[in-house]
Amino acid sequence: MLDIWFTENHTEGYRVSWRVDKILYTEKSPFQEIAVIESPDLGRALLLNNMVQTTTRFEFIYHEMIAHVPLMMHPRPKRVIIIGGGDGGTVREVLKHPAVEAVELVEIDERVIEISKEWLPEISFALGSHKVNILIEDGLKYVKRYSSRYDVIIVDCTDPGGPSLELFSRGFYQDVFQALKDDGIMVSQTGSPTFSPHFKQAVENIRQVFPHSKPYLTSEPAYMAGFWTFTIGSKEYKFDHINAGRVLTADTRYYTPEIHRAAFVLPKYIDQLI
Ligand code: AG3
Repeated sequence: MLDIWFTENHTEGYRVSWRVDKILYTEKSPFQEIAVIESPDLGRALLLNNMVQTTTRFEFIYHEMIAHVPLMMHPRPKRVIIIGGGDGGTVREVLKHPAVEAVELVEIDERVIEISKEWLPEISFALGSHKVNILIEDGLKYVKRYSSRYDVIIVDCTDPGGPSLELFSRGFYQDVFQALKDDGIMVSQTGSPTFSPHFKQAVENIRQVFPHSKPYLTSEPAYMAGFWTFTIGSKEYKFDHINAGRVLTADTRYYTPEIHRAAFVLPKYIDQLI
């Protein structure tokens, strides 16, 4: 049996590895190195610059948690924008809410979309919906153009280091704040509370801009053992408040209203970090 392993370095001293059955596709786009590999334990995986973005086995956890938490906080999420998320998993979850009328997906790297369409159809199929408008653009510049336009903004980006660096800055969150309506909500993936060097600063930057903000937790086996975080920035609604009148009609495998509330309960050592 071939003994090929994929390894992601989370820090200088912490790596996570899994066996690879097949390397299905690799390409160097103008923005990053893209690969699709097959693993016996995680299924098909999309890698960007050697960092795992999504796997067919565990993607539901991340995509349900990044989408349903902000959408269930909002009474009428009609207009949603996703920054990044070219694999389409977040779009698929957002469209499970019948209230959503229009989704704009702003992805800087067109190749991520095309490769996901070809190799990860079970994740990317919703990109073809008539409610979705795909824009190949830098999300950083895109949000600057609008004011009071969106109900929910979802930042489904890679970790800072590649093209995403500025998507964790205070200036960007200020532009997101502007682009949201008066009761708008944003969420961003903010990494591992213990191993991602940007976690603390990202949470702090969001807190400086939004009246209500808080990280929430999930556990995503594909990224690493332990917690992964998302952070909410909200203009009006409280983070753990599931809006009265909202009933989840979406078919989910991870998200429930109980999980929603529980995800905001932080272990003491994480609470003390922020
Ligand atoms: N978005 C990025 C998740 C961060 C992964 N980080 C890592 N492996 N170090 C995932 C895109 C899914 N739509």
